Amino acid sequence: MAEENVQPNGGYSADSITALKGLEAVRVRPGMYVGGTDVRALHHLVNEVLDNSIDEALAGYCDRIDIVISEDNYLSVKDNGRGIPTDIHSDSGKSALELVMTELHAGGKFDKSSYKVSGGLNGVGVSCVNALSTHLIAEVHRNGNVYRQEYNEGKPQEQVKVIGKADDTGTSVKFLPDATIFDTIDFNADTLVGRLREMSYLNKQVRITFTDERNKDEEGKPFFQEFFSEEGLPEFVKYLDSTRQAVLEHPIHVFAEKDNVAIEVAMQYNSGYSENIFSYANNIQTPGGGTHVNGFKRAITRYFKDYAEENNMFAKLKFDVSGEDFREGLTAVVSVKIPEPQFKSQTKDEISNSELTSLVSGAVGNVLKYWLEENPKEAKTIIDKVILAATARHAARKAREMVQRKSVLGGSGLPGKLADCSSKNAAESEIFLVEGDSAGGTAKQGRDRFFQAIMPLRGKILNVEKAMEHKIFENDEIKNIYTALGVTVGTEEDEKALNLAKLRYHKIVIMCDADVDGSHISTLILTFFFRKMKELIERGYIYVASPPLYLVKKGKKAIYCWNEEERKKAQEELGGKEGTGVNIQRYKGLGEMNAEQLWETTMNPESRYMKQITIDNAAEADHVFSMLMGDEVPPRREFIEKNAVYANVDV
Ligand code: 0RA
Repeated sequence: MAEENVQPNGGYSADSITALKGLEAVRVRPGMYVGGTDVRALHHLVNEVLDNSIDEALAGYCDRIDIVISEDNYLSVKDNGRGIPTDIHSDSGKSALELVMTELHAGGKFDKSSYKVSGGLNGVGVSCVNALSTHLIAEVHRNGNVYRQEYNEGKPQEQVKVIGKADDTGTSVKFLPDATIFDTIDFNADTLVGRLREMSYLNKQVRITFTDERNKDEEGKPFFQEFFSEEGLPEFVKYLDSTRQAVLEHPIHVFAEKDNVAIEVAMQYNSGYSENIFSYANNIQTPGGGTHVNGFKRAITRYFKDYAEENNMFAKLKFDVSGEDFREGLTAVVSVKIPEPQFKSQTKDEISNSELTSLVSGAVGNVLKYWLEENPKEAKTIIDKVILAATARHAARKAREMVQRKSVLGGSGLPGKLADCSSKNAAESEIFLVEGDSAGGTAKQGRDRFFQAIMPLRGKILNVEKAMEHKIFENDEIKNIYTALGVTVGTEEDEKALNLAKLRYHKIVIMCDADVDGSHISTLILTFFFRKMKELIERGYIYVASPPLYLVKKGKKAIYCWNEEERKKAQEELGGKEGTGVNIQRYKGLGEMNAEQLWETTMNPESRYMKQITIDNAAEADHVFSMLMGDEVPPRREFIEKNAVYANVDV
């Protein structure tokens, strides 16, 4: 923290100056406290406030949380917990409420609940939210009173006041993020809905409601959704697998508390081939896994393997089994709540407390041991599936080796269809994966060949959501993508860390028509990246191009438009209705543009729009992909209808 001289100003004691200095530091360096100023950081504010109410629920005092976004972009979180204490703190002479809201890390002083969410991306304290808000109103129902205090940029505007009587208890925090700090202060309803759904599964029996007053239906009713999970993680797994075919009648459920650590796991096998393990530490996603996931995997391999060997079930297996064979078609959620979580320093997406491996493996093992004995039929189904997975893995390895050998032997090793760029510097190079040979041809003419490579894809690529591994590597389009990108193919543990040093382009752009077929093809390609090369998405290398939807023309003046609103504006600007001299061209496909237009609108870094694909919420993304690419039609249709306004699927 910078040691500036702060002039004592009217009414503030020395104590409050320290506090102000603390909060001022948050405003000066928001990145250090909430991870930046982008839309992700904006949503960290919500998590931060929500976490406090969830902590109150975990301590057993709260079973309802209401989140409301007002029309004027304020967000409020209200709970029915005990209420933040309001009594006067003897050292400072200030209300505990004021200290919690204005001092960094003051929250912990008043609260001894053992699973307090701290040390992750969240856990910076509600005072940080206060510091980064133009205006914040805290209201507490406690001791029969309603207490209230307001703040601007974290500074109290008055003493804590009693403003009325209350016959209930609880806390409400309502804030307006500071638009001069954040890139945007528009909360994203989908992001919040995903997070609230996840929170309700991770913290069962807490009713969480979400109201978005910015979004009203024809009758003027605001968007409303309620989340409640009676059983927790087994229901989470059912939700994740709702469009997959389950193998077990009920998910296997593990719940244990040991050494002050709460461990909960739910797992289910499905008829698919992908492994989907979602892990959490103190309700925070750990996409990189960590010691808790290692413990889980260890138990799965060990107990299923022992069981199969004891019952002589591997006799017909011609190959060795490996750990991953036990996880094909497995969907699992692993959640730990631990007093002092340690996260791997750099990314903070992986938990590293070493004691977790044996704690989780022990807890899962205890349950599996009995489950296997009590469910022999289901156990056999799983072991048969493991044998199939091991067999398929060997077939896949052969197919994979063929892809790799070809890329080493065949001349440059690059696919014939690829028009490569001349730069060899991946950081500045881009590859466009283009729908169809004809658009591919136009893109080749229009590109800047120094840094832009073009690879046309013929028709629909394989749906990897449904295909077995070796089929994936036999597919020509997929082989071409792998070889063009230059990365080592591999899904096995030791190869999994994609050889990113060999990646030939740091921008991989999916460019498809703005129609239904085009969205389908984009989704197929995204599914492929999500399932087989997730790291490319995580690193921000995957983009979707957005070609314009309209060209509005009058005489020599021409305006490209990407949505209806822009079209209307352009029409007004050029003076009038269609046919009155104004010509509106609706682009249905990339092929309707010539090379120059395609360059200008869609490929030129100076003027194009591209969507960078990010994974906001891994569990939610998995659910969407399995639903979009799975067998069941109704949920897919519903999703597409609901999201029809967006040309592309935003993951
Ligand atoms: C510390 C002590 C007590 C309540 C809380 C913290 C509390 C904090 C928040 C933040 C949002 N909602 C909250 N609800 C409760 C109460 C101690 C007591 O009553 O004995």
